[in-house]
Amino acid sequence: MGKTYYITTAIYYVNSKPHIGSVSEAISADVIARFKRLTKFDVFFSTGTDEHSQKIEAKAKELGIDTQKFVDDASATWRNIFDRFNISYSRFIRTSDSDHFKVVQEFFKRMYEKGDIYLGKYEGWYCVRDETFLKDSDLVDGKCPYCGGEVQRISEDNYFFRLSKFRDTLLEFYEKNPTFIEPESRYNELLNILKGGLQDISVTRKSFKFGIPVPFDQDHTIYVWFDALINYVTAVGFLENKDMFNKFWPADLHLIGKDITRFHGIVWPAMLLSVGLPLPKKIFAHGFWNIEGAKMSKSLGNIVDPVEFAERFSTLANIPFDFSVDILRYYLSREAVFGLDADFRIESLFRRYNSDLANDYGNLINRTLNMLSKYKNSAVPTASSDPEFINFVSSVLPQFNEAMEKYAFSNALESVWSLIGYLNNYIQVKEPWKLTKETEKLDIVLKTLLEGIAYVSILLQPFMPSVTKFVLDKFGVEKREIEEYKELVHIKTIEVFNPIFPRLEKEKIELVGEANTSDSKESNVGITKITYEDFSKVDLRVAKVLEAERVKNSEKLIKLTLSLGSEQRTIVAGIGKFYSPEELLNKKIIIVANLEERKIMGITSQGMLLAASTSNKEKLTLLTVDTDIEEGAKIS
Ligand code: ME8
Repeated sequence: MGKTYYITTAIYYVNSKPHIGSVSEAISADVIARFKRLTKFDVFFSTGTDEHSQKIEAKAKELGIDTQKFVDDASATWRNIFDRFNISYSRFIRTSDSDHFKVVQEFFKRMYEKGDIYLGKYEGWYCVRDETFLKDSDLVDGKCPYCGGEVQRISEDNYFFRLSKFRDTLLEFYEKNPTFIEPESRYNELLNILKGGLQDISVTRKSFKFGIPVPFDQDHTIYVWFDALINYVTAVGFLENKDMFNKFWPADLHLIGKDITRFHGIVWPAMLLSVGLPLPKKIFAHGFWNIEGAKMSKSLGNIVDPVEFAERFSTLANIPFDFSVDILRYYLSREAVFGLDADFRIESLFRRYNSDLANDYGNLINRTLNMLSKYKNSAVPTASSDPEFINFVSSVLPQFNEAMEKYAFSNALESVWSLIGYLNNYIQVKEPWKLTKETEKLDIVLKTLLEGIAYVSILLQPFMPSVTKFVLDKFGVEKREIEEYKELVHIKTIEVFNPIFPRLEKEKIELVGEANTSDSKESNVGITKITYEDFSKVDLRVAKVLEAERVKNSEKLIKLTLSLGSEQRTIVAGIGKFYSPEELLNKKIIIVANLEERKIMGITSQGMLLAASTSNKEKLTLLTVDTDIEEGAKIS
């Protein structure tokens, strides 16, 4: 049997929309999954949504939506966003999936039969936001010690899991396996908890129905964390697909955030010990992303919406959406020391974009292809690459691989940039423009640069799957596994193409920055309510399209000249993929007339038009008026 690798992310509560922090976890797992595939592992990568929590039921009630419908829609939103971020999962599991229902009940039954689950009485507190049971001594000023939120007093008959029974076995396991939990600080934290002793935990709720019932006692619903952790075995076919389960279990890596290590490092292994399944090989707890120095929190309203951000970036830089997704993927991987907290800053993202991507990698490609066009009419030389470069590659590859194995993404990228730096410097040193009369030398230099770009792009695939696919396709590279250097570019010609990363000016940086913080106080999948007063601040008007033309160098943007009756306005709108300028002429559309002006591609846009689009952004339609009405008419 070949090498297998099973990696999981946490599963996400669907009461909130994905934000940069949660998406960053899926991106990191995706980077690892892609790296493993490229180094010849048979990979199973699971991610998904956690749907049976009290807070989700409460959210659906608050919005007046049937709970099942709410979770169906919200889970689809998560999945769609992961798809748009090119998360290459093998399974997107939902805790409402029917196979999961059976597995959870079976786990519960087996643990009960082992005597590890018993009926008792729970007296204590419950934090709905964290879905956590708390003792009196846990509370800080009467609030949840983790999130600082309100707690509820609970007094109910519950089933308990005999967690205390597994303390000694776990302690011994921890002592024998010091890298079971990483980073080390998290391992030490959990080791100390184990040393301090474990208490049995409540694993059912009586006053709450949206979840999986206890198989032999329907009055009780299984606790959301007990249900959620089991997703890791359901995903690879426990009960339903023995072969797949045996192939992939135990998991090689549970990638999670630092806030949920206790559940993964203590409760989950104890559950597995109870049913007699092997423990996962490793749990890695990454740090948290903060935004511009502030803790990312739903109530602070500073949650970067990753899709909105990537869309805005793609419009302003005039690059495909998938490329701007890659830029975010690169930034998140490059900027954090994986395992520690990191700060998402617009300024630093642009610095990285302009210097690492536009200047170093992008420019290397532009310069090389321009020289190839100028000196060789775009024909790829048949010469072999410079042996010095090949030697350098063989010293960098082990560094790259080692960093990837340790999830030290930033270091891995640094080693790729040492190759890019080498190649840029190689141009300076070899001065190909002086070699036009020495064909042999010139051919070696050009071939080395082309091969170098191909090799660097291969290494970058886990981080930037779309950009590297584009480059490798253009370069006709067929073998894309990560391995020792071998000749990669076999095609005859490579034409110059537009810069993949055009440099961005400061003015645009500020515009994208506006997308940094979400305006809404809460980032809900449902609808956030605003007051009547809030709505009345928006001046919506009917406007007639007098002129329409495409903005130069942009596929998406159209410049519109509009009549509002008494005045004319210019608006730049990202509708070029859905409408031609001719179709827009004389249409009566709806615009927000009192929006601050902003510059887009050098044009001052004086408002925004309204349009409806599907969540995957594949369809868009403009809002117009039902019957004819004069231009400038106010909408209320
Ligand atoms: O805890 N930066 O779900 P969740 C980085 N359903 N990672 C972050 C983050 C941030 N700012 N905020 C959240 C749950 N995360 C449970 C998990 S697993 C069996 C059940 C991470 O939606 C967080 O640490 O609250 C966790 O790993 C993941 O997002 C899901 O968090």
